[in-house]
Parts: sequence; structure tokens; C-alpha cells
Amino acid sequence: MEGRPAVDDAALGREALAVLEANWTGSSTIPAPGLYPHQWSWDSAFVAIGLARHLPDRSRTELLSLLDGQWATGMLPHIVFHTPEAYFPGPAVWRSQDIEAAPSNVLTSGLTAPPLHALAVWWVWKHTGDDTFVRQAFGALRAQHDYLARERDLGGGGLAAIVHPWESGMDDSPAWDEPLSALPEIRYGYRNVELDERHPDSDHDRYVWLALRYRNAGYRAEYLRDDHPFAVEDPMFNGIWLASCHALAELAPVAGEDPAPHVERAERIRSALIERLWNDGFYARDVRSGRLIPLCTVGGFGPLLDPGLPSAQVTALVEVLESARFMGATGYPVPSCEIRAAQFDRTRYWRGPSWVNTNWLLRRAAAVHDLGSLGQLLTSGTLRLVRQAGFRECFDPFDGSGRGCRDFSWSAALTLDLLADTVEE
Ligand code: 2M8
Repeated sequence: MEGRPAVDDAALGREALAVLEANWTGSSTIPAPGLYPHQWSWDSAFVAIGLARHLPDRSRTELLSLLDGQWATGMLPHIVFHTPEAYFPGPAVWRSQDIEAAPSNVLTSGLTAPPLHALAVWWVWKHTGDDTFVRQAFGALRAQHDYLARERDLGGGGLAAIVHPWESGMDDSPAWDEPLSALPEIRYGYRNVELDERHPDSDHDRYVWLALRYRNAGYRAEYLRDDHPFAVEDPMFNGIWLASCHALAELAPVAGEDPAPHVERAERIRSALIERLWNDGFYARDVRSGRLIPLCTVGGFGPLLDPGLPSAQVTALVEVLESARFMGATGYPVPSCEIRAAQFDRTRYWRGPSWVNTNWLLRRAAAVHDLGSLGQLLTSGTLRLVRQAGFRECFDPFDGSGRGCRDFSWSAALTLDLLADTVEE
């Protein structure tokens, strides 16, 4: 199905629902036909958010089927393989069936993804008032957060480290160039040709090499702590985690649990973000070199999702976001990398193009901080993108043309949410 320009909001909404219908497998939504034939973790959370006001049963099923892939450690994998559809790296690479902590009834990857899920469950609850669903999901969400605190605080300062670029969800962000360049040059040459447009061979081979190292170490926490060569504290991953801690605190009484540990964790993450990643902006920290990575990407705005972020940080971040370094110059919100950086590339995936999911997250941040006009700019700019180019995976931030896959689920789902907002405003 090709997304055509939709003249009015009702038509746009119908097209979004049609894309999500086509990508629905019966228990979850694939990100896009062809290239992404399985269930991806944060994609599912975005789909559940987008459908909460339209098909809430679908949102609940989506999230619960993702939680089926959770490991006994609490790790929520970045891909759950519900079918044998071909994908590289698939189950034969991850070998989750050899890991005792992995579920026995479904195959998964061995990496995690940005922990958006508690926020998604909260979102569904807020729009449905379904307490039973909260009680069903709460234990798994708490375990996910405990896993991050227990096994991923590789820098020892209270943040969770990603151990692979895929865990950021922003695979080829230029923020990972420096830590990746410290790894050996790898040449496997068995890359999926369909990935060509996205990553040069050298990057893709390093991604696979890192994944295989972790797998060969049995996905052990001690290996990550002592030996794994890639460990980065990402402000977006941690900003999302912080927002999800607030969500868990609000959901705790519904599940008959104590909110205090989640409030305390949110405060700890906030302090750690400011102490470890703030330098007149939030930057990723390479835990292995101990250095901040001096590059401003959309990930640096992640901590804005925290309602408790001090106003000094909020003001400084919004100024940069609205400036000619980001959406002030491009015409469409929000380039994934600041446009004056040498690494910025308006055509390449997470190295410049605008994405509906990060626009939605920033739209959410604007709502949290009562920044009405910023929120409206993000909503109208994002709707203009999908109206003109269809539900593409990402977009050229200057001319709005579509890039990557067509009929991309989170672009469709979050469009539904933005449309519902424009009705409510
Ligand atoms: C992209 O990531 C996968 C690896 O997991 C890939 O490059 O094949 C990213 O955009 C990620 O954020 C997204 O979850 C995934 C599926 O849409 O695709």
C-alpha cells in the first residue's frame, strides 16, 4: 500500500488505520512489510500509544505480546520473533533458545531497546481507565526497570548504558561513530543487501561483531561490566527510562504497589543525567573512554521528557531545539542530528532525517512542560510530513520527502495520536 497525500484529517486517519491493519499479525504489529517482519520493542510501544484512543484492545494485546518475550532477568528484548520470516540477524544469530533466562515459548534477540513500555501502559490506562491491564503488566515493567538498574549501570553513576547501537533505536546516529571507531575493523561481508541504503558495510559488520561477542559471552552481566567494548550512556534512552519511572509511580497504586521506589529511581536518574551528561546540553557518555561525545543529536533532548527537569535545563534545551541548529532551520521538525555538524546527512537514516517517533516524544515533552506553541509546531510539522509524503520511515528535514520504508507502523500510529490531539486542543 502506498501512502498518498491525504487531503483532510479524516482521510489521513483512515489511511493510518489501514496501514496498521495491514501490518497487524493477529498478536502484534510489524514495523513495516518486507524489511521488518517481526515485533520490535519500542515500535510496539509507539503503536500501542497511537492506537490507545482508537483500538485500545489492540494496544493491550500489542504490549502483552511483547512482554511474552521478556527474559527472567527482566530484560525486554529489542526483537521478538513470532514467525519464521527471514530477517538478519535472526534467531540463528541470537540463539535465545540456548539461554536459560530466555523464554522457552518464543525466540528473541539478546539486546534491549529504549524502555518506553511503562509510559505506553500508562498512556493506554489514561485513555481507557483499564486497571486490570495495569495489574497484568506491572510486574513485568518493574522487572524491566530493576534489570536496567542492576545490570546496566556500567558507569556506576545511576544511568543505564546501552551496549550496542541497536539498543538506542537510533542505529547509525553519528553519536556512536567515536565509540564504534575504537573497535577493530571487521569484514564479514554477509550483510543483508536490503540494508544497503542504511549503513556502510563497515558499520554493519561492527554491529554484528558486537552482537556476536555478547552472545558468545552468554549475555552475562559480568561480561558486560568487565569486557564488552561498547558501553554508552545515552540521554534519550535514560530520558525515556526516567519518564517511564514516573509512569510506574503513577501506576503503582493501581497495581496495589508502593510508588516510592519508582519516584526515588526517577530522582536518581535525573541527578545522574545532570551530573554525568550535562555540559550546556545533554551529550552521550562513552563509558569505556570516560568522555562525553561532543555531538548534538535529537537524543540530547530526551531528558526533556522529565517533568522534574530543572528550568535552567529546559530553557537551554528548547532554545537549541528551536534554533537554526535544529528545527529552526529545516522547515520540518526535527532533524536527528544538528544540521551544522560535519556528520549531518539529510538523507541517511538516523544521521539527519526527521522521524515521527522522536517528533512525538518531543511533542510529549512540550506538553509536560506546558510549552504550547512548541507542541503545536511539532504536531503541525509532523502532520505535514505524513500528509505530503505518506507514512514513511523517516523524512528529509529540509524538503519533507520520504525516506526508508513505506507504510511504517509508528509513523501511522503516532499520526493517529497527533490527529486526536488536534481535535482535543
Ligand atoms: C531500526 O533498527 C533495526 C535494528 O533493530 C534495523 O536497523 O534493522 C531502528 O530504526 C529502530 O529504532 C527500530 O526499532 C527498528 C524497527 O523499526 O529499525
